[in-house]
Formats: sequence, structure tokens, C-alpha cells
Amino acid sequence: MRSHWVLNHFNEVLKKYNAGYFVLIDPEQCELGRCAKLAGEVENAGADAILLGGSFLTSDLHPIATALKQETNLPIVLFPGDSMHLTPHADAILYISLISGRNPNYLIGEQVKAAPWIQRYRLEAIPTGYMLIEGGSSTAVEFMSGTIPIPRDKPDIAGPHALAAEYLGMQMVYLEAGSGAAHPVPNKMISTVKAQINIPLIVGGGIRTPETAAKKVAAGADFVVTGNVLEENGSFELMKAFADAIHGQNN
Ligand code: 1GP
Repeated sequence: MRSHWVLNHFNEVLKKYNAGYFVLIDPEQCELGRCAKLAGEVENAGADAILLGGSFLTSDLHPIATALKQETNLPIVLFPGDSMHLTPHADAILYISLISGRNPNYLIGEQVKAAPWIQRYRLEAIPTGYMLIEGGSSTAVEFMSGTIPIPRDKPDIAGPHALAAEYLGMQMVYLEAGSGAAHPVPNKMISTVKAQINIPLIVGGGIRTPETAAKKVAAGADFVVTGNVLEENGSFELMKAFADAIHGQNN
């Protein structure tokens, strides 16, 4: 029997708060000691999980996942760019299929290569429909995947993609503007997608202030992801402000 404790944890977070807060740690952006310290601090500030990964990695994930586990009790969830981005020292993996694109390698190819290793490493796989949304600047995921994002003014195209993810049995949908995007996913696109699905909606890319994060929650995001902003300004006050803004009045 496979464990679903991380997905269960996400559902518990949604019962407790308006929305949950994921912090992305990209091993290319911070050295090991600082990444580990960040993980401990964001747990104290109220984050609900750590995403670990990026579109293009040259770092070894084993030591960093081990170091993160020593600093935090939050689930460490792999956020892979491809099938090489795996480690047994994480708890789970967003088993993402890039459903906004039409590149078979990122729809199913990398997933097949990763599957035996996910089994061997006993990682909880969380099937996730991953949708790249135009964010006003060219992003690493766009380049690496060789796919074009959904235009930001076309929520009516995004909605059926998300619905297809749910019908395919995926457990979450991730609307991604890309790390460091000039503009985050528009509120209208979030609300249109949210109205069409019953599975949790993750929104990330280019979110730089707690106020913006709160707007994404108001539009319908169930989980908000921040990455770059804490690597640029890792103050505890900012982490706490994000967690409070995303959790809402029930915090
Ligand atoms: C990227 O959604 C995440 O995959 C986070 O993006 O680094 O822009 O916060 P940022």
C-alpha cells in the first residue's frame, strides 16, 4: 500500500487555512548551508512544504535534500525539470506532466524514465498537471521544454487544459508563469481555471509581494509558490508576511 501522507498533509492545510504556502528552493540559486537554513526559517514562519528543484540542475540533489531534512520537518517535495532530478532523501515528488505543451517527452517520456526510480526510492508521487502561462519574459522552463506557454489573456484555453488534467486523474494543477517571470499568472486566468476543477490549484512564478500572493488566493489559488523573492530577501519578516497573507484570516 503506497503512502499518501504528503497529499493528505496538503488536504489538511486546506481544511485549516484559506490556502497553503509552498517555498521553492532551487539548488542552483543558493549554496547548501544557506538552502538548509532557509528551510528551517520558512517552517518557523509558517510555510506548509518545501519544493526542491528547478528546470536545469547541475547540483547533486542527495546532499541538499539530506541537509534540508535535518533543518525542517516540513515535507520535502521534488519539483523536477526532468527524470534525472530525483533523490531518495525527499518525501514526495510533484509527478508533473507539462500539459500546456505538445512535447511528448515532457508529457510522458521523462515520466516513464523516472517511474522505476520513484518506486525504488519510495517517493510519494503526486500526479500534477503543469501548465506554463505566458509571464511577460522568456523563462527557463519554456526554453528547456521547447514548448510555448498559454497566452496570458486566454483563460478560456487554460480552463479545458486543467479540466483534462482532472479527468485524467491528476491530483493537482499547477499554473506556472516561470521562475522570475515579469508578471505572475493573471487573476482572471486563476479564477477561470478554478471554476472548472475540483482538484487543488497551485499558482507560482513572479510573485514578489505578500499583497500579490493574497490576490492570487482571492482569485482561487489553493497553494501559492514563491522562489526567487526569498533568495533575494530572505528576511524572517517577509517569510512570515507571505505565510500570513496566504493563510488568510484563519491563521
Ligand atoms: C517557479 O513558481 C515557481 O517554478 C516560483 O517562481 O521564483 O518567480 O517565485 P519565482
